[in-house]
Amino acid sequence: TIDDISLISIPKIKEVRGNLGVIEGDVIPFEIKRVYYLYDVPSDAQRGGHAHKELYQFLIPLSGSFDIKLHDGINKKTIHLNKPDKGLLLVPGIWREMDNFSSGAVCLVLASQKFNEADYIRDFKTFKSFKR
Ligand code: T46
Repeated sequence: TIDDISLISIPKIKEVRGNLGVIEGDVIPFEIKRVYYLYDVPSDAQRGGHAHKELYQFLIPLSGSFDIKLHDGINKKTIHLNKPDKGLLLVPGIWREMDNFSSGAVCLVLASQKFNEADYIRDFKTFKSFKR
């Protein structure tokens, strides 16, 4: 459910030379099988608009900011991602819509599985019945 969705602090090495964030060990609860990123997203664009059946994802706003609207079939909430040391853990079965990307925003995604279109639910009605 939506209560399983939380921002996770990414450990960092802070120096006068700048910060270094590291993800290893048990920072995220899955093995990373794929890495991809969203960039050059127009400010009026929408991404997402789907749920995943089994995929775990960890989203990091490496640069800039955006909003993510989450729906678990019953409850919904919106989270503003704008700190490169705070990532969002998305568990399976969550509908998400992303918008309000700032200029220069980059969203890094660490994922638990390789790309598989069959893992997507791209229709909200189908998502609602999947959750029932
Ligand atoms: C998500 C949000 C946060 C691939 O061929 N390989 C890939 O690894 C990915 C991620 C996408 N694609 C293709 C599939 C589509 O034809 O790229 C196109 C756009 O993918 P998608 O509709 O998934 O794009 P977003 O930005 O709406 O969603 C992406 C992730 O795919 C998705 O899992 O949760 O970012």
